[in-house]
Amino acid sequence: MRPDLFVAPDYYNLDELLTDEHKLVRDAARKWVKREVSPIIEDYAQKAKFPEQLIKGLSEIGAFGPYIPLEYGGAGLDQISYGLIMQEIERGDSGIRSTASVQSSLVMYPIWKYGNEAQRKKYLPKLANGEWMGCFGLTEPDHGSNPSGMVTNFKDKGDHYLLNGAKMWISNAPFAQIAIVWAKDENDRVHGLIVERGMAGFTTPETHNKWSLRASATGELIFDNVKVPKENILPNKSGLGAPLGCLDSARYGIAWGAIGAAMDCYDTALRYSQERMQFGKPIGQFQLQQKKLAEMITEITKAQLLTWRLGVLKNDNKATSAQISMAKRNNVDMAINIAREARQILGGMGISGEYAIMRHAMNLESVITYEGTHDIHLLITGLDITGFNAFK
Ligand code: TGC
Ligand code: FAD
Repeated sequence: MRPDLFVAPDYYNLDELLTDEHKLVRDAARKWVKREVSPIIEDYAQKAKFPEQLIKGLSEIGAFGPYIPLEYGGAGLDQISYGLIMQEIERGDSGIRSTASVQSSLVMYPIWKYGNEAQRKKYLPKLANGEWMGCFGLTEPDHGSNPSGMVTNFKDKGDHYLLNGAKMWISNAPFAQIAIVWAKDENDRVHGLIVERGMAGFTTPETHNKWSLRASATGELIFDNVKVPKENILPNKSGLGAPLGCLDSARYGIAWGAIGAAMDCYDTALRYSQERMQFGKPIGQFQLQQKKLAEMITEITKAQLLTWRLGVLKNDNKATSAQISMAKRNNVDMAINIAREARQILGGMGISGEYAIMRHAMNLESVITYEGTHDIHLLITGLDITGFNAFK
């Protein structure tokens, strides 16, 4: 892959809305991505391998639990800093951002919010420093958009729970030390269980042949009569709202992350259009290419404003789930469209691993599906504005 020459677009001077701390955190993540991610990521994506050596650096830039309090090993930052970290990581690769999203919002968040003090103290510091990695099991082979139909279940056996079932499409599963597993009790109530690698009957086969998120490890979680100690249940929230509450936090991070992927594609295409000569002119002089670039920067700027405002609402605990859905849906769609247009500006070079664009485009095909598909988020907005539920 070519040297990373990224210059972040900021057409509406949005830096003026950020605090010094936001900029410090963002710039540290940006430098780290340039130094550690860009030089190696294409190779790992081509090999379909997760670069485990990045775990330590991710922890050092605060990507594991950015908003988790310092006393539990988190970075103690606000929601805008969290978003900016996700933006910078996804500027490098959506798969690496996935690893960080899962660790922070789908593993640390439920332990912090729904766990007891003993669980927080046992798990959070090790997850924050990357000593332990986690994964989040909600999706099942027959229940993706509709997690309420899940069949994974556990029975109370007196001194332990007995867990059976299977989850699929689980990010980080092949190497995670712990899994936050959503399963139904004997009354059909959903609970979160902390399942640890090494528990008898628990396996995590890797999912191969992905054309998307190739630098992120994905797998299944299989539970065959797994004895889970009773102290491993998350005691402070049950029902489907518990996993969906974690998704709110992860979807918020993805809304920021998608901007990063879009900025990288735009920046690459802009530079290419100024350098690539055809018919004796830089292709950026042709109106058709300018239309693409002008529309890209317009969409990126709109997404930046939407997301910054969402961050302000989230800092005040006022962001609704439906507002988060709108931002996730809009920004991922924006990014995937920009990736496709940017690829065209590069002509044949657009499909080459010399540039990041095709990798971003392929990654975003997962991002538009996971954490609630493009359709599901539209239906969430539809329900919110009309009051009519069109899911069922
Ligand atoms: P519904 O009846 O609407 O709700 C059940 C309960 O949940 C509450 N709730 C929420 N709570 C917090 N945040 C949200 N976003 C919430 N949405 C709903 C709701 O108030 C209710 O609470 P209560 O107390 O009344 O019981 O549930 P439903 O079965 O009708 O489903 C609604 C629907 C379709 C929107 C929901 O199931 C959904 O979002 N489906 C999409 C599934 C999804 O996003 N899966 C993601 C799996 S994890 C993943 O993809 C990780 S990828 C990570 C990476 O690599 O980065
Ligand atoms: P389905 O739910 O079968 O949907 C198929 C199609 O039907 C979609 O277009 C959908 O929009 C549409 N559809 C479904 N219901 C409706 C409806 N009511 N109205 C209109 N259209 C509808 N899950 C986890 O739990 N943890 C993870 O870490 C995780 N990581 C992932 C990583 C990757 C790379 C991928 C690809 C997925 C991951 N997922 C994870 C799973 C992801 O959340 C699901 O793929 C997603 O929620 C969609 O579920 P599904 O694939 O079963 O599609």
